[in-house]
Amino acid sequence: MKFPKKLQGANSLLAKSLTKAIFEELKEKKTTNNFTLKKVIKSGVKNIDSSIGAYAGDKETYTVFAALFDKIIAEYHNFKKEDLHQSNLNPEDLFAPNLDIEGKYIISTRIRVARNIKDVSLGTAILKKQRNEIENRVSTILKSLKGELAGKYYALKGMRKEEKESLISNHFLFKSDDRFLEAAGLHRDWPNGRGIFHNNDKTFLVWINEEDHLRIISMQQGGNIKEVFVRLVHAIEKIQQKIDFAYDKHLGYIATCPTNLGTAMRASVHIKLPKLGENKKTFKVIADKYKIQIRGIDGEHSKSKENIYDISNKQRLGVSEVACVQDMYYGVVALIKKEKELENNTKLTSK
Ligand code: ADP
Ligand code: DAR
Repeated sequence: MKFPKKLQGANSLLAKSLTKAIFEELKEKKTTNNFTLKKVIKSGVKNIDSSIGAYAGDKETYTVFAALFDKIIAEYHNFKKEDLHQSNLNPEDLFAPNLDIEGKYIISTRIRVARNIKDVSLGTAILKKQRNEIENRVSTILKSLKGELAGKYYALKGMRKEEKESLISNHFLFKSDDRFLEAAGLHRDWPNGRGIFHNNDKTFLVWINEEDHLRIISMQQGGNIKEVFVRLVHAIEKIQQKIDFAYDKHLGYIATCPTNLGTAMRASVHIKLPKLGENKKTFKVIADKYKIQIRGIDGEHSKSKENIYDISNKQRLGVSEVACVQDMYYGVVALIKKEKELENNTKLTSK
């Protein structure tokens, strides 16, 4: 394997972290599952515009290739090698009164966690048979859920094109065309073994075998962030009674992408911010101050539409689940405050 010259000049955390020395140290290493450095960096080399660029094949990847991943993790999560991850899924510890009762700004709220089954290869390295076993086992467990969590499983294989497109356009189902995931080997045997479980109201959903083995999701219209968090915690508690998830006292819940380690939680709102949309510099200053990420509204790498933005916590490791949601909440409070100030300025200048 030769040093990937394509990375020179790229801005990804992979490009910034993979020095020639680290490359020489790691180039012959592999995990018990034969996950090599070449597989770790494949997506980031093929997609030079990656923000991160590296994926794991199993929990062991984070140890075998620690020289690289420790740098990426420290940069993304501000989390050092000696730090320990702490979890807190107690909704009582969350301060999040509804901050947009009249619904002027927040359109919808979604909180998700990634989970991977203990001792099973991650999606980048999993065998077709293993992936199908996950689909069968997890969908069976989900179909046994009762009450608000009761629902149905819909395999991607055989799903009508119209139904799939409707679920995607309504923000319920994952897309099938993510070039970063494809290059990482996460689309192998697509669509076999992939699917979505959701309750009747589509407020509780589980993606099976997209980027991680499971994405457990709670979502609803409006800004009642606490209600969404309570539902997610309830669902996690029910599911983890039946499944052992891959976990590490330092890295927290193990994920395919290092950005999703720790809590593996992304708490987001879709929010209308037209004035901040016209003041991008101010928008970014507030986002950076509150450690929040701005995305488009049709999933990662998409664009904002009609001044609607996906606002979410950025840090997922070294903070608890309550802190992730609290980060997002305080960021949204600050954004709405600034949006109102800009609205008032416009009124004053137009008089
Ligand atoms: P994740 O990695 O959390 O799954 P993505 O950015 O890929 O995030 O989004 C996945 C899907 O969830 C997309 O269809 C996106 O539009 C939808 N989504 C994310 N946040 C919200 C939200 N607050 N309200 C409604 N849909 C959302
Ligand atoms: N776009 C890829 C992934 C970054 C983090 N998002 C995930 N894991 N879905 C990149 O490396 O930029």
